Amino acid sequence: MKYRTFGAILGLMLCGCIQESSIEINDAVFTPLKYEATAPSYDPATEYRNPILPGFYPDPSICRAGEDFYLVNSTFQYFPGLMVWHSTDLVHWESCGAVLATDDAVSFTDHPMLFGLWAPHISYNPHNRKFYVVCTQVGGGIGNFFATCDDPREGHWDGPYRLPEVQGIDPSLFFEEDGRACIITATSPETAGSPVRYPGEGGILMWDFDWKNGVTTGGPRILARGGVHPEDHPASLEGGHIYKVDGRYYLMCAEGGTEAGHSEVIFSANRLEGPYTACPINPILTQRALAPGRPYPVSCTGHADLVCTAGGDWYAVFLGCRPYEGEEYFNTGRETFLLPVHWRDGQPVILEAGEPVPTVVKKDKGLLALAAKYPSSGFDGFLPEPLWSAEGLAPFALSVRGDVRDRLQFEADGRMHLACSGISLSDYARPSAVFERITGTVFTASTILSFSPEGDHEAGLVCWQDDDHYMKLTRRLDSLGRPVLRLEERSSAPREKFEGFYMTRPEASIQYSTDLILSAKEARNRLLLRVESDEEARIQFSYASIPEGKNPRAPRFRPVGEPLDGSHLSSRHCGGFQGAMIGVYAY
Ligand code: 6LW
Repeated sequence: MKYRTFGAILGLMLCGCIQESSIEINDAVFTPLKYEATAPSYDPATEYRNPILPGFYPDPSICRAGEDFYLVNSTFQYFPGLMVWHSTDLVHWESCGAVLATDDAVSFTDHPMLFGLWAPHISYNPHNRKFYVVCTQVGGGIGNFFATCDDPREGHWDGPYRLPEVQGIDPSLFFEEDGRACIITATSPETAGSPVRYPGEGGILMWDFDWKNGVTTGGPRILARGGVHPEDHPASLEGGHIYKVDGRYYLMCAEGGTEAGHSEVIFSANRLEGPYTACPINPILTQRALAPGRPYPVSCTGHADLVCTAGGDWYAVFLGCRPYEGEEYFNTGRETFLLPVHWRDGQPVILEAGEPVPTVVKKDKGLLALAAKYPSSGFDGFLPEPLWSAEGLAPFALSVRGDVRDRLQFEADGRMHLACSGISLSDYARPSAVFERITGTVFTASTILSFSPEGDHEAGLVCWQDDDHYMKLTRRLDSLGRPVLRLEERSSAPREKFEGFYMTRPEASIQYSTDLILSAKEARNRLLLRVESDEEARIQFSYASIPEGKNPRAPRFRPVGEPLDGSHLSSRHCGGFQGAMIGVYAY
């Protein structure tokens, strides 16, 4: 597909870091992508910031083994699948690989980005001392499955093992003290043979799980249906998790759908099989009735999981969004938040009714004790390390619908070669692109590109939400063969309402395109590409020409095109469950 020149091969052989056979003249070469988002200031000794994992980290699930906490999120059609985090103080998290970290482990489909790996659940089985992640691949693929591991910090997971009898989404496991176990999911009561009482009625269904043989042995049985006030016909009872506290069983679920009406509710029972009845205080978390225009709003909160520390303190992780307009306009997707849990009237409460989720939180006694015992630092999604280095991609790097590492090469100075693939960003395929999450409305990102395009090849910087919504600034040739920087936006009309789940691909097209013709000197130089987003999510791309061998401290940036409307990357506009990304791309 590409050409080789003696000069290119010689140059790279001299650098000595890349195999001669891998050099392609049409590779784009990028310096490590630097990214930074504006975040509230806080005192790390006494406070922490919410979200604890900013950007696209939805549907968090957490567990504890001894004094170690582990957390996992949905990754949809992104690779690697189901990244796992470790912490000792609940506030600082370090990545420890992913459950589905090779192309053999999971095959992605050519469906929209909102399909794929939804709402995993992580748990520890004290009977065989193994960790379990159970999850659903939605839209083709393997459906419900689980994977196991002896130590998530080693990053090796066995599986996935399919669970073909288990219907529905949002599976979670519960291990009883006596060795019994069950899997629960969210699906229609009809799956258990019971007609729905109103259209869209959801249910939490249970299957018995034989963990020794990795199979279900009984079920399904309905544990809960509708919601805590079924007479109101609530939507989307989902994300169910079971806890046993002082001999009583608690079934905690999300209710109302993952959009602005999202909430978390709780039921309890004397027996694992139920009957479960709604606890007196419900919902135990929601932001849906809060005043619009409040400062630092957090919206759409729900899909929580609880954990109890070795010291007996309870905390919840849950998803929430940080809108820049109304409740629904955010580009950062659904993020992972943490709050202490209070027990009142024999039930847990995550947040009292009417209280806003704080974005800077005073550490309570339990968190201060953990911090004192385990002084730690962790990943900072607002100011992450560069997206790659000489060692390869950072652990938080994502690619679309599978592994692209066979198209990457890294030099000792950290530069990354990205092979042009001829796969575009809108092909519902696996483009040559590497992304990280956009973690704030106000952000900046930059990289220096060396690239000599031929034909219709292009390479550059991309802000991406999905195959139909992205903005890119690429170095390429125009139709007359002149060297240009092209700014292009692909988008569709906004969705009529905020809908996480949709079935039809929107009508999308190039909504904005402008070429900036490069001078002969600029075309020979390296190009520093930058993108910035302001409080109103206006996205401005710019560039500076950097002569070989020079690294000016204050490069003179020149804007390319107009500021683009960043709301075109929002979940409200695009639909879907993901968050927007920033990254590099080569066609
Ligand atoms: C997930 C469901 C949800 O399966 O969104 O917010 C879905 N909650 O529980 C996709 O992440």
